[in-house]
Amino acid sequence: MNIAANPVVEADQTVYLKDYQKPSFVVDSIDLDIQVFDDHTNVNAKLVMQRQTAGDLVLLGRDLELKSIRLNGQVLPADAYVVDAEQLVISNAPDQAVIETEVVIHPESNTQLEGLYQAAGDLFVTQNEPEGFRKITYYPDRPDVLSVFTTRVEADKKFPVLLANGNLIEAGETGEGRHYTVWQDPTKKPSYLFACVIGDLAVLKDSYVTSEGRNVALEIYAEEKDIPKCHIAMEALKHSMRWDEEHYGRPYDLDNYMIVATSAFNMGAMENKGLNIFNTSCVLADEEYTTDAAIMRVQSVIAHEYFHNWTGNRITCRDWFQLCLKEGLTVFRDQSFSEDLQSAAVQRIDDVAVLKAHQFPEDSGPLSHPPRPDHFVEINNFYTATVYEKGAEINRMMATLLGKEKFRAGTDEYFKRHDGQAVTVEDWVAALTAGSGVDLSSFLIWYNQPGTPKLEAKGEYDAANQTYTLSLKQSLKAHPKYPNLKAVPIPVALALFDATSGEQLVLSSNALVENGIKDGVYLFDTDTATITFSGVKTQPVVSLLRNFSAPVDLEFNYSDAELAFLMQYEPNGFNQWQASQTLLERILLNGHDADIYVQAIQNTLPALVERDPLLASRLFDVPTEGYLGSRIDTDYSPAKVQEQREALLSRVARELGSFFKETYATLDPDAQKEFSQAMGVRALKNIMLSMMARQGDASVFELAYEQFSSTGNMSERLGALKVLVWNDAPQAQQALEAFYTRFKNEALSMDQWFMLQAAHPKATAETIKALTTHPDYDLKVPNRIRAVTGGLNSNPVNTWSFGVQHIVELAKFLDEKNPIVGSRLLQILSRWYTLAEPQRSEVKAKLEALKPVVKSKNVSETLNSMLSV
Ligand code: B3K
Ligand code: ZN
Repeated sequence: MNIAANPVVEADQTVYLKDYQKPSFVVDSIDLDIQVFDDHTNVNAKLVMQRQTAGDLVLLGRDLELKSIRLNGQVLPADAYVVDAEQLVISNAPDQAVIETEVVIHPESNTQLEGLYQAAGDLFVTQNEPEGFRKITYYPDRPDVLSVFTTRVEADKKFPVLLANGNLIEAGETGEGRHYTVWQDPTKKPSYLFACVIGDLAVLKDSYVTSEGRNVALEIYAEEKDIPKCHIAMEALKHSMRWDEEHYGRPYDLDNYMIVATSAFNMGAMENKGLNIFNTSCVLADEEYTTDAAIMRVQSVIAHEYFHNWTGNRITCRDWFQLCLKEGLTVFRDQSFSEDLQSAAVQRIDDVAVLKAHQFPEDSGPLSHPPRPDHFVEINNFYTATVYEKGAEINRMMATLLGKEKFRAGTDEYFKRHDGQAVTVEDWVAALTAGSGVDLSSFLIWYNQPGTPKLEAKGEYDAANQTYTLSLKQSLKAHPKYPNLKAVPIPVALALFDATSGEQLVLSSNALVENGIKDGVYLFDTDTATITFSGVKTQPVVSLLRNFSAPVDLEFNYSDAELAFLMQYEPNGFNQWQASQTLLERILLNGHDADIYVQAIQNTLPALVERDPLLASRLFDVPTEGYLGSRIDTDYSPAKVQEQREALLSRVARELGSFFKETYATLDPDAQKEFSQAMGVRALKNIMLSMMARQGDASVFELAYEQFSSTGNMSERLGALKVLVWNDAPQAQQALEAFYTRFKNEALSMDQWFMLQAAHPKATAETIKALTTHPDYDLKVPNRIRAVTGGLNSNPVNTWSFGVQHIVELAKFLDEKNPIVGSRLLQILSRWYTLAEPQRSEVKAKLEALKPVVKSKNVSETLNSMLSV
């Protein structure tokens, strides 16, 4: 692959990490006054600034109508400053400068959902990370400028709720049917954490007493009808608050914590200080309206945003190159929280599945970048799987290596050193090192390099000498923008098993010490290494990279029989799943025989279904067509992959046919005590229903229709609807209509209805057209757009044929209206160059044709990178 210089995005638009400079002025305090009217909003700001280094006074601002500007009380003459589309610069400013500005903005016509925008008729919200605040007022809008915010919000009384960060210090009326509130946030914060909300919302209230005895008022704001769907989020919030005290010693620091739900939001949620704003999809949870997966996601996103209060807000990023400092650490924390909430093994399965399905392909294609990139054009393009998920894996590797106590000593040191500061990845690793007493500096290499390291391993047993030798080799694909790639430290968790009994072999401490293995983990940090175990009496089976101890692509010379062995005998569910996925990849991509797999499934699953339904539901996972496609670098034929996968599924359906049929009838989610196990039973029911449908037994449609209509649970209802619709069952249309009638006023349920139809295996361009011209399709609501593209994208055969046109048209439309979402959607096509001809050239031509048309930095940067292969 040749990633050439970028021809369209001009060099001067690229920002480099090496050019970082401290801001010349800091802001001690800001007083903001935001007055919302139907057709405009006035924003008045008073900034008390102080010089800290030589240089101009720079205020960033975009799409602002400047009405007046004063410096230290005097109107600033026009020749005393220079203003353009991005900034306002005052040269020769005095060391103490009080700047007062008046600007007009238009949230009512802001379709980009960044800055202050009207999210619905009766709701205005903000989204300021990373660079939205400059669309509200002139300000040094960068994360290393921390200030005390006092905010006055004024609007018509038809908006009874007026919120901003911090404590409410005043409220009153201004006449003419208008009212106001004043909020003061005692903690210094960067502007990207500023938020305000103006709307007509109902509220769910609760409270929490911290370990320090602080009584915190908890409030979740949503539409009146959705308040009953906020209880799971509220419980998750209290749980997160306790968890952070117990696991990291971090209590909450304000007297209130507010969450506001909106249906118009570009991503999942935002951690604004004390006033989180959430996509409804990440806060509303109710088994009647949302799926089990959505309920789990709500709990993890609530935790994620709450954990940001310490990792992100109290300690923030010096610049946006350091994004993974807060995101990688916070994802690692929310994953650990979710592991405690449900089964640790299943949570790890789900997290690794996401990593491999999204981050691995990203890191092997034209959008590959290090977790901490060293340049970008548009920072919004870097809220990626690499920054978030690979960032989390780096922290997990360090935590694995340190063990619980030392990792905690390291994080304690981090909070002690840097509370109230804007810091870098180096600061984080240095604090962990100092606190734990273990030098972790080599992990910085992980932050600075792109690409998934390949880990090649070979095992050899020498029966005569009773030794087992493991040779390891690591390598990285060259990247033109990041030369000088180095070997990274790879913690390899491993265990040896007796091939006959299935028992784990106990290795003497001598053998462990000689090989540098601690707590079952070997740190491999050179290009190659060999480790030899002695006293191994019989040929062992090795389990490598247990719990996915490092984000690497492992190639090990397992036999298929050894993988089947691990599927059955590994005591850890994650490792069982990992073995089955490796075996399946060989069957589906390399033509290995499926007999061994089918046998292993038959041996393992019936007992597991009884013992641990949730884990059992994951052990039925067969890698998706999308994932399998991402493992193919040239001459990729989506249809061939589909054919292979379908053949395997049909075989499993046939060979386990009677098991599925009998078990389906006995599965009862209501008999489970734990939510997570009930969720497992529901997942199993749906798997079995679709397996039965594969056998062509028409009576299954009656069972499905019965499940569809008799349940009050969305996962069961959707699982059954999917079987009916995807198989074009006689009851399909009736079921779709019944679903629509029942849920038409429930946006999140309707998103599922759109998605399920877009994902129909036999969908056509007409299907997509019918969905996108449906009266309930709405281009202003990213969730609805993503419902259709997400459904489409779950089927690569469709995506790469008629789907390309839909995605390209959307990218073009969103380039102007909502470039953040447009750029993200376009990335669905980033692996176009792997396709077999003629598809490859056809898709390429469509992408090329888009190039002269798009204008936003977001979409252009993505498109240029995509076409640079
Ligand atoms: N920090 C926000 C992401 C903001 C994305 C801006 N395009 C959500 C989160 O990671 O918690
Ligand atoms: Zn985050």
